[in-house]
Amino acid sequence: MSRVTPTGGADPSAVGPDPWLLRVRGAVLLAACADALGAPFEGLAAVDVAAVDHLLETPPPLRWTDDTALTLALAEHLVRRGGDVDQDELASAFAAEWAAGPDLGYGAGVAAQFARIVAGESWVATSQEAFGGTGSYGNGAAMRVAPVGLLPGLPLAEVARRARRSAQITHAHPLAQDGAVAQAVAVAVAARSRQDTPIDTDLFLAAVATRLRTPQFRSALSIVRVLARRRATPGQIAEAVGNGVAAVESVPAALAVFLADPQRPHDVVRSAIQVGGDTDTIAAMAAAMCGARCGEQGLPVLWGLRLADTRRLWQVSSALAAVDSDRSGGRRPSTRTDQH
Ligand code: AR6
Ligand code: MG
Repeated sequence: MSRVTPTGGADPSAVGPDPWLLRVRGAVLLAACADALGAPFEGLAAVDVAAVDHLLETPPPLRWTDDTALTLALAEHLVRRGGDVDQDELASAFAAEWAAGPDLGYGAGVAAQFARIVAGESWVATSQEAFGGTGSYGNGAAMRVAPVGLLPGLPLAEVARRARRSAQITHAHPLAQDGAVAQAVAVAVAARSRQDTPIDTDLFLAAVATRLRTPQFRSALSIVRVLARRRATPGQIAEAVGNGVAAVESVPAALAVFLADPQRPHDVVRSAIQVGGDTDTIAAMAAAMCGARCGEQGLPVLWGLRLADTRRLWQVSSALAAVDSDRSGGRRPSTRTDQH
């Protein structure tokens, strides 16, 4: 809010950035940094901590991968549609994003789906037919979903509904869809959390769990609750919930890393990479939660300077923070709402 000067005019120097915009930028930029920082370690069972620290502190540019590319595609879609998810249009947007840069590290199954969509097939068929008809249980729907949780003032039930609709396009398996719902709701709750108050882990996880459909995902969250309370190490987290590309492993792993130390973006990213396995995606998801809580102010300065291809990230953050969610079933923006 602008201050009024003694002469009655608005003091432009007193106009601060919109607090919700800072949360959106924090989530989008930190997740892109984490995606890039985690990528060199993807697939390693054991991550060398010294190598992680070296990469975190040295100057080379941070080049993001498919996680961020599809996050941008989804964010731009939400902006175009006033916060809504139009599944046909979003399927085309995802496939076009893949076609523009197919070498960014996409999962094999989802890449095959995008190729079929580009060739004119319906996402309804390609999604359901993946992996012999079981549908993908990968974390690809969760890794791109943060923008749904960053729509201003959207009720959490609506965040969950739109997250699931965005997932269905490529991930027909219920565990992948629960992964996307969990990630989007976690980002939304983190973005609404008061920065001067510690996160209540039980309330936070209850807000997520209540929107899930599978008992398997809910029981993974009950393990996260124990891990977060114990402030578990990355190794303990990998041991307890897994670190693989399956959404039911990597999303709980990201939640456990974030909840163990939600105030420190640098340490959250460092720990997430140390979990091993799907490092770029676990780091990007934990970073989206942490950036949504800590805001742009929490972004390590060196990482911000190293981050490559930032133009779309900045543009879409501003546009996303300005979406009028009222028009698509939301309410007015606020950063000071309850945690659930
Ligand atoms: N049966 C067997 N394996 C499966 C199944 C299934 N039903 N579903 C998934 N997989 P995909 P994503 C395995 O291709 O979810 C990038 O590296 C299978 O090995 O649907 O978008 C990102 O950084 C398959 O190749 O793509 C993320 O780490 C893999 O899970 C990740 O890929 C990924 O599923 C996102 O992958
Ligand atoms: Mg990955």
